[in-house]
Amino acid sequence: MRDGPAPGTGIVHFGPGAFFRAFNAAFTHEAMEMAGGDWGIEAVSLKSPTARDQLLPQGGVYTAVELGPEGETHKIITSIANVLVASEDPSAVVKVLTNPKVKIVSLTITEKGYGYDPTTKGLDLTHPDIAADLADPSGRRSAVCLIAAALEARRLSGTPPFTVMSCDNLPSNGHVTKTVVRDFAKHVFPDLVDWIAQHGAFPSTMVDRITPATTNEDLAELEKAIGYHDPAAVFHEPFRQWVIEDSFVSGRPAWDRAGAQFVQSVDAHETMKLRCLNGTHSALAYLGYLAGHQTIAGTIAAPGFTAFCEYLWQSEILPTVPQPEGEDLQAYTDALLARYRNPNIQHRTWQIAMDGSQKLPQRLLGTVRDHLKDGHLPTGLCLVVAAWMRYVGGVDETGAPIDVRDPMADRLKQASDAASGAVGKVEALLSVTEVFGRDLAASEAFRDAVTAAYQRLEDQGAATAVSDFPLK
Ligand code: CS2
Repeated sequence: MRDGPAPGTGIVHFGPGAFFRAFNAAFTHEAMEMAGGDWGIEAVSLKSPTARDQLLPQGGVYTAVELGPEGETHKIITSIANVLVASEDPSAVVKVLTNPKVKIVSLTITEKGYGYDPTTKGLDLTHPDIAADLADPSGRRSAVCLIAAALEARRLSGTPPFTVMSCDNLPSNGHVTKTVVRDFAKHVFPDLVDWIAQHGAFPSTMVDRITPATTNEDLAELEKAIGYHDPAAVFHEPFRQWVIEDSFVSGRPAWDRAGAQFVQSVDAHETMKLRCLNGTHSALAYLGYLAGHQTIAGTIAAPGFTAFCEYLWQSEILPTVPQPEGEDLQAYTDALLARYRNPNIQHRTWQIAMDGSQKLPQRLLGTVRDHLKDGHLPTGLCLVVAAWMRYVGGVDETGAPIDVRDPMADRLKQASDAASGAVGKVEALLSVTEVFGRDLAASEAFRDAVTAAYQRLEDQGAATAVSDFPLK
């Protein structure tokens, strides 16, 4: 429980999950500690009441546990002032969003939450929540609709807009957010389109802190250490990095005092992080899961996996990554390896494997495209794509079912089941254009390399495919 009153609201945040609590809320807590300001956070869960039910009985206060390789430290975070559940009362959310004191609306709603179609580079009108909101905007199921409705109410009442700040692992996440809000407004609030263009701000950000889903064992261990049960506690690694495009309409917390970097453009940092970290995270997740490993630390310790990961960085990923200002890319990947090895972070391969259809394009396929354009074949990444294809087939190497969580899971499984043999299955999955576009399906060299890798996974299994991978 908190000692004094909750901070005055300045931020509304969509997606009150573990990452937000370990990252945004912690940065904001420290910024207010150091520089003051009314930047209390009203967190909004779109559907699930879990975060609200965990946080509100303890006044929004919770423990953030930092798990270093040598031990843990605890910090009490007090920046969350309230938690709302949009599905229970969407009007209450719009009411909070129209409060002139709200200066920033931030989001961690995962890749699939935006309803962005990378192929058309616009709003995906077939996304279930977006389609429902377009048919009946009063239902307000999506963050996009809630934000657009609130911006429209602010426009009509002469209130300045809030800054909309995405903190999800998408390239140009600010631009993506602006695009989906604008496209939604075109259909429902046409007068809002110009207002957003003139007055809105949608800064892009790069966010980074490994935060595995909290388990009951984590909570039980913590209870032993602190003497009470904190169901809202989060567990994270020591490292964190936040790079933010400095474009805010009505101010922001002193996040820089807590270590955030404000820059003119985050593109280079974003590419570095998405391709180097998230790209190899997904690689280790699919290959590691198939090889029978539960965690990233377990996977990276298995024979051949460190060498394969280093090969991906040196030979396939880094050659495509532009140099971000102030970064030493070699030191960056060295540090990543140490982060993956942190024995106290139990980051499950299954968790990272989730939502692959939404993750592959920005994590792996952009890198693949860059190589194909230059006439190279990135065989390591082709093995990773093949591992994803094996994974979404839904059966592991022992014949047991895989619990594939992905908005496209059914379609992917059907495509895989309807085809036979490596050639057929790879072709069927490559024709899912939402993931591969038309260009990758049309590349014979890519298709042949993924097919050969898929066949190797079938014949030898993932452990051998990795340990015998020809490192050039
Ligand atoms: C992970 C990320 O679950 C995943 O897909 O790759 O959540 C990763 O841990 C974070 O982006 C690290 O900042």
